[in-house]
Amino acid sequence: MKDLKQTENSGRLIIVAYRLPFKIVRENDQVQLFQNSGGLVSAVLSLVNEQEDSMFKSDDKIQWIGFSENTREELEGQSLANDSFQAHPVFINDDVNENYYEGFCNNLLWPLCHYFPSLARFDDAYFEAYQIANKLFFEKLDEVIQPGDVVWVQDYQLMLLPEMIRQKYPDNKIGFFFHIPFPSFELFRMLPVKWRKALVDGMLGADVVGFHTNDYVEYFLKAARLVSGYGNKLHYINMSNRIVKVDSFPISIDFGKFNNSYNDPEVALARSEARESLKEKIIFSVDRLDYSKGILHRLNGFKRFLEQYPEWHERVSFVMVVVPSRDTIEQYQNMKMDIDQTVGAINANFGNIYWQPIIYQYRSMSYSELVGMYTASDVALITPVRDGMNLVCKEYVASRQDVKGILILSEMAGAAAELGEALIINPLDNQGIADAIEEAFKMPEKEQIKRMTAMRERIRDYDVFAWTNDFFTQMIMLEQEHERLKQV
Ligand code: ADQ
Repeated sequence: MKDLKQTENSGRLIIVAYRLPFKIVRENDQVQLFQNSGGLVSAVLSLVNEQEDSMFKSDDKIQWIGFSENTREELEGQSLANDSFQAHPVFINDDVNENYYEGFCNNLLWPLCHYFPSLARFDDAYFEAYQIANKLFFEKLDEVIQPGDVVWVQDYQLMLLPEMIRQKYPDNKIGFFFHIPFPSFELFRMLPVKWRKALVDGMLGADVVGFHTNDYVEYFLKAARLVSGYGNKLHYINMSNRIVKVDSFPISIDFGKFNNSYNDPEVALARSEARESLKEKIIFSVDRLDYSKGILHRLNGFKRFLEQYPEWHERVSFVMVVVPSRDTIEQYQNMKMDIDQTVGAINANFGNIYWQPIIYQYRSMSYSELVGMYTASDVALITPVRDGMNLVCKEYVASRQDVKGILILSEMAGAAAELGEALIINPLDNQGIADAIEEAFKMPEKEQIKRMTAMRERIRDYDVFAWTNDFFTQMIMLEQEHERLKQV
């Protein structure tokens, strides 16, 4: 991979994503901005730094276009910038946003891309709102963009946007990254022809279209061929007047941050408190409330473990944290009730007054609590039935400066393609989960260290900064690389 720093760019970086990079809190007619600590925010910050040869000039703030939860009136006259970002809020009225975000994005694209077609709802009003909302993002970008600016569009909420930008701004560099699984064609073709064509053509407005894994790339290339008639050669699609590169860029995390947190006093305290108050073996899981995360499957696997391996009774604590998400939607409320009931039944049937097998929390965690639990636990149990990547497993591995702990990981997570040293399970196989837990509990320390070392090296080498660098390098070097391949 060529280093991005050898390339030049005179323009600014514009990110377009559904969410802004900070939370806007209004108090007494003033706004306060609380910057998100998520991966994307720190990743893009690494592209703008003090060094002379960095790709974007550090005196230019990163321009960030995203949906505003506040109304236009509430933000009138307020400065929406901090040292790094200048935010440009997009205002979408409630009716449109309901059909766009709740509807097309979360009631259709999300279940379809996560292989839950029976949950997908098809509604013309959804698609209409999706088009309107993408156009609103475009109109905001239209006010902001300048010649030479590089635009990076994020995720399934904005699949139509790259083409809208390309039509008016043929010379700007545009990247698109898709954070969830791109489904196999048999799933994708469930979308009406007009919609699927609009989505594929929309994404192909970009110079580089990125996914987490090679499988998603292959599925997209097939869709591009069957839906819009574009073939490809070595992942390059030749459009009439330009080329598009479709490739995999497995998103990662800030390895250094998690690795270096091991000895933070707050993390160390959280770790020792967990170890003191919990049983001999600790299993940990954390995820947003979502049917794709396989929370009920995980509980069933753990139940099977308790049934089959009674020698571990009173010696294991399973700490399961579920972060509230989309809980205004009925489906999610029902799922929450099922989880509550299943946890209650397992604890009632197997526990006693001295031992509660599952410690279940429905809340968010602070960073030090999270890393405290990552580093206190013997096993991280990660069982999505589908997940674009899954960052929790990478965070777990990066946090283990002590090179111990065992990762049990679903083969349905994008991350499984990179983390082959985990105990890989099928989340639908209760017995497989039960056996993996038993295997983990018995695994000799030497074996744990061997597996953990290999996974840590891989994540250290390809952290979130390498991910960003890789994506932008491919975008900037696109034409040269294409020319070079033609000569080979
Ligand atoms: P998500 O579905 O949100 O992301 P994931 O990749 O696991 O899933 O990221 C979750 C993030 O939230 C992690 O950074 C984790 O630390 C944090 N988190 C989880 N539970 C928390 C809690 N209780 N308190 C605080 N923080 C918590 C989508 C896709 C994924 C893809 C990412 C990035 O669905 O497949 O990996 O985008 O592309």
